[in-house]
Amino acid sequence: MTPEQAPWWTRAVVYQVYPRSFQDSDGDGVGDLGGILQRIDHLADLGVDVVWLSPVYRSPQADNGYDISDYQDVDPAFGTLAQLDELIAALHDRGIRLVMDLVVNHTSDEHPWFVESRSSTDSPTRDWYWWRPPREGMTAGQPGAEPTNWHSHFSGSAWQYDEASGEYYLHLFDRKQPDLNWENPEVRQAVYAMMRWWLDRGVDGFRMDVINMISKAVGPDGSLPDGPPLPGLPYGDGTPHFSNGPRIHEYLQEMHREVFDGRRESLLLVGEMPGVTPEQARLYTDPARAEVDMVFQFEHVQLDLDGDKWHPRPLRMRDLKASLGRWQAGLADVGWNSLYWDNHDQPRAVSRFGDDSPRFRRDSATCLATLLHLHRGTPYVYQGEEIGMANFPFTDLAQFRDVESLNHHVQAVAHGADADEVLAAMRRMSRDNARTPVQWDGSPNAGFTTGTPWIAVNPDHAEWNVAAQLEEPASVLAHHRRLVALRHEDPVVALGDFTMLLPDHDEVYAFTRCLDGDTLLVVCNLSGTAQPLADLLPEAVAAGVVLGNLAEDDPAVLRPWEARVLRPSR
Ligand code: TEU
Repeated sequence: MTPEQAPWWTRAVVYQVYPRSFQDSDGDGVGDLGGILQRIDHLADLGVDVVWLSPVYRSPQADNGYDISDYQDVDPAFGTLAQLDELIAALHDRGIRLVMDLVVNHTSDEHPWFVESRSSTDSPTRDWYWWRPPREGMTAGQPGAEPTNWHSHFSGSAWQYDEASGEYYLHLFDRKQPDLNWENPEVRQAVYAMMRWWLDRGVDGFRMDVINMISKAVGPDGSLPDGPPLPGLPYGDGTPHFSNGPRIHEYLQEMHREVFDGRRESLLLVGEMPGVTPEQARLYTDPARAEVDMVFQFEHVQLDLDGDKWHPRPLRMRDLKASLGRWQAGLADVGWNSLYWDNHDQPRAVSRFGDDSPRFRRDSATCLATLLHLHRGTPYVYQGEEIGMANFPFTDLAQFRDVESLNHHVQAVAHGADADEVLAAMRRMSRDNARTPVQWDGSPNAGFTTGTPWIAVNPDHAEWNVAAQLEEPASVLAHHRRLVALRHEDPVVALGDFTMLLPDHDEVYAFTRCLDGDTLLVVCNLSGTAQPLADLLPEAVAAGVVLGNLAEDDPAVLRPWEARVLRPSR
């Protein structure tokens, strides 16, 4: 791909806004569109090209907006449609595109489509969802009578019994998030019409929530298969029957024809795809197949998990290199990577992969950022990451808000787990770590709200906040600004080939990026111990520093958490 042929998003950096926690403008303690409008200069100063806005649609907020009851309106908690139009215009004025979250694997159970579907077995939208009778020979409502043994992501069985009709509906996530039946062409057309409506309103693309789960492996008789049993749980793993399902590519290609034809070049289409492999991602992101531009894969955020997210274990850097290296190689000639450490579902990267102790927090945050932004792919920065926000010091169940975390606690304790151990895992892994309010300044609510925040502000905000970093050239914020600018200025960063160096080294993560004879060498010390760079990569010592996260010192030694982007002389 030459710089002339490359799509615009190869040079772009995306910033994710989780509106509930970004900025409150009306004092109700919940972030809103008015708040984003107030903080828009922060995004422009950072230099990002795209804002991905997590859901602001009408929603009962069972999963903070990922349960949508009206796709074509804004939830009053976040503001109005007119404010969203204002936001689109304000971003466009600054050359920033807006990508909306598209949550169409499921709706809210309060969406009129589902309310209608549930009203009777003869309802015109009955078949828009997955309704099934109890398992053959079982009494409806009894444990084990669910149509399949699938476990839901957020709450026990993936089937909810509906007494009125004697049938169950499928929900891969919470019971308030019934799955849409994409087999039904009316469902697909309704979704496409809604998407066209948003594009006509001026949005610049979609981040498609769990989009690789929309095709389920349904048999000709309408049956769905059981999954392999899950250890220690009375459920099975349904993923083989709904992850990258039989019609997924057909649906995405149809969506492309129906929605994106004629306007694809200006859009950004990214599919969130748990469980996707590099081989599958090549298919999803091959431009010739017209599906999506890039995917969010999950491999690198699962390397420190033992079985599931509630059983964290230490990450081996070698595993991280092997994984990211495989993704770089897998999409080198076809397709494209998205790059992220943080989002609204992951604990904070500086606490998880870095070192958030006072000594190394700034250095590890900037080191991780350098590493991420210098890979080949489109980097995604999650709100607060640009100032090194860290996990919250949770001590009590009452501090949590997230449906996944709270449901997990109930389930785990009901199945005999020790409540303190469950809480300890939640403290490390809960999504609420990512959802505490953005720390704008050192005032009591960090400048987020004049009211009572919906979730507590991290007590470290007195020291770690945007205001404190704004004019500080050595800050995490200033470093992010430099990384964004570097991608814009240097075509090697955007398009250079990637070659991993020192694959077996457990502390130093090093690689080159090459384009038309021009090379960048990236060396990052992912540890708290100095590393002998002169021995490991002698060519690095004499190379010119393009960008580093520490003031220049002995070029032969890589200090703890030091990161350097180098340009060896040709
Ligand atoms: O997340 C999809 C997903 O796979 C999550 O279950 C993820 O694995 C989990 O949050 C990790 O703890 C998407 C959204 O990003 C998430 O916020 C939603 O809750 C979910 O879909 C349902 O819409």
